[in-house]
Amino acid sequence: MKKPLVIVTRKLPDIVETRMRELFDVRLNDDDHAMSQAELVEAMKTAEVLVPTVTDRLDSRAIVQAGPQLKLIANFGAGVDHIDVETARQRGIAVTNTPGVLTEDTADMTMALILAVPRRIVDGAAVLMNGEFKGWSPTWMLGKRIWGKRLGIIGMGRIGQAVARRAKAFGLQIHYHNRKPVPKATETELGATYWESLDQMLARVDIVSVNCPHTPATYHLLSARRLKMLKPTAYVVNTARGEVIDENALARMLEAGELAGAGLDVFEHEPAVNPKLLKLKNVVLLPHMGSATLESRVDMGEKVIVNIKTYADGHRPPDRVIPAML
Ligand code: 8YV
Repeated sequence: MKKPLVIVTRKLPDIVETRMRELFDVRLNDDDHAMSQAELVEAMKTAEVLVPTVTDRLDSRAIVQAGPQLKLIANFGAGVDHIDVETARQRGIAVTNTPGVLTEDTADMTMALILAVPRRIVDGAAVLMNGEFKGWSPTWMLGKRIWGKRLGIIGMGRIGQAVARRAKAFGLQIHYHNRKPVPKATETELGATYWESLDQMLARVDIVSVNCPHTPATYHLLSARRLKMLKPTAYVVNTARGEVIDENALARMLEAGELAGAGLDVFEHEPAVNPKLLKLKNVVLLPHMGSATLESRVDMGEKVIVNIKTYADGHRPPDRVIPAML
């Protein structure tokens, strides 16, 4: 059987690339440069399977230029907001993603930010590294207690639930907003309270964690109007997608002291970060590291391989994304 021509847009872990070489006719990106739109279009005119990442913008303008040989976009990553899945569907191109395998690592990073901002972990580390530690004092470097506070999770899918499980162990009370409530047994296990109204939940929580995908329905879900509903003592954490929050409004409110702080792993215009955020003291900012463990990235690669192999064998790939799901 002829091996499919697979073009991978970024460097993947060695073990994943080795396996891909064995199974497919694969073109890898050895220098790991982010591909230009022209390079992406060229790849879509050549490959039978394209393996993109979050750094590739596969909008309708790009996808309509794909050649008829392109049959599968096997995304390396769970989020597919950088791919116009509907245009792909119209052109008979299947899209798959890699759900599940990065859940725990992303939830760990979320929990790390939930702790880091109120407890001033990065602030404190910087004092030490800058040689500014002059000795302990009872009123110095005070942060805010986590235990007993209310956490509001937006998006109670796999990652949201994994965050809730961790947060519960830290003594946080779990509140959540989701399109639908999770099953009763899950609510009971997590001691979680469902809020159909996001507005009502926001007014009552101390920390908000964004864990929903970015879709047309969630773009700027935390708008300026909604951010104003939060208490001025509240913290905002986002490990999902920057676009879910109006980043300008958030930066303005943090600067004005209308919110206590933010822990952000994702940004609206990555890799650009709002310069206002970079000047703030009450933020911890990370460069999209939620799933950045070797284990996650290898497992993501394996999922990509299974999706391609299943397609190549003439079956329906397991992680097919259909526009109705978004
Ligand atoms: C990945 C992510 O780093 O899977 C996702 O949706 O945001 C990250 O975990 C990235 O998407 C890889 O393409």
